[in-house]
Amino acid sequence: MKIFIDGKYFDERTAKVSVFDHGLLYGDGIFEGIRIYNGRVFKLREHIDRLFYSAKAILLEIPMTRAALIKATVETCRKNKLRAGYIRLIVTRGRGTLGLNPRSCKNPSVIIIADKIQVYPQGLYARGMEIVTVPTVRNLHSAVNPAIKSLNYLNNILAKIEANNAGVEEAVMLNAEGFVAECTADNLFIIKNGEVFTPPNSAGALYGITRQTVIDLAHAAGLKVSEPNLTRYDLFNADECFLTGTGAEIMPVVKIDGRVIGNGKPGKLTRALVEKYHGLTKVTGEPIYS
Ligand code: PXG
Repeated sequence: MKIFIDGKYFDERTAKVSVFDHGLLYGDGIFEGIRIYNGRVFKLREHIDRLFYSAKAILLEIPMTRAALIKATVETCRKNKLRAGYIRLIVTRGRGTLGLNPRSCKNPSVIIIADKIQVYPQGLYARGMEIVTVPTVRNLHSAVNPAIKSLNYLNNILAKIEANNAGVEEAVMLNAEGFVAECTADNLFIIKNGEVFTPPNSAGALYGITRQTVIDLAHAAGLKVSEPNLTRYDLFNADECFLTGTGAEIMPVVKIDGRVIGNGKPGKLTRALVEKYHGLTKVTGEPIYS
């Protein structure tokens, strides 16, 4: 495997960063997770844009232009001969001293890893997932804004551990007011009476790229989509529920906190959206080999 670090390609065994990198010492950095389908990088520009928005929010200067990052990302896929897979694009604050002041870090590092993806078992997509709400509250937007895709994922990891402890794969995270925010690496949607609902970003949801894609697909299918604050009650009484994310794609949810959602099977509109999403992934994206 060839890994891009600051303009050079390294083999897996020699691809290393400093123990003084503030990405490691403090989680000071940002990242993107991007999918490759059918020889194309899906929604690459949207991911690069979000990376720059995250960078702006934490006053991190990405030492490459958008165009150069796009080129390097596609080239990393090509060097690894991938037609399907997963890209992890990381920008760390760089090497500094043991103090947390980012001023000691002179050169941010850019890392691009392109690999095969591990997805949830296919059976789970057919059956639907069970999820639970967990005690760990989503970060406040006035503290660490969940819109920043930072290298510090402890908030989400704590929630994931709580879901694991409860014997399920995913956690619903509420915000400090008790409204639904999102899951640990996915946005959450419900469908009620033919209308689509997803929490607003102000409730603590990432501006998910799959979330936006699904909103666009739902609009194109003539469905009404809105972004109100949602409570657990709204989830329990939904007709359908699903999660969206680059990794998970669209995952139907059939049980939340022991309450069966709809008829306990992936919903009809959810299945229709899954179909449309897969259609899109096959034919759109930045070509790797042309
Ligand atoms: N919320 C959070 C907290 C996320 O981390 C999403 C929502 C969905 O966003 P996108 O833009 O992907 O639709 C994410 C995305 C991983 C991994 O390796 C995590 C994500 C994406 C891809 C891989 O755990 N998180």
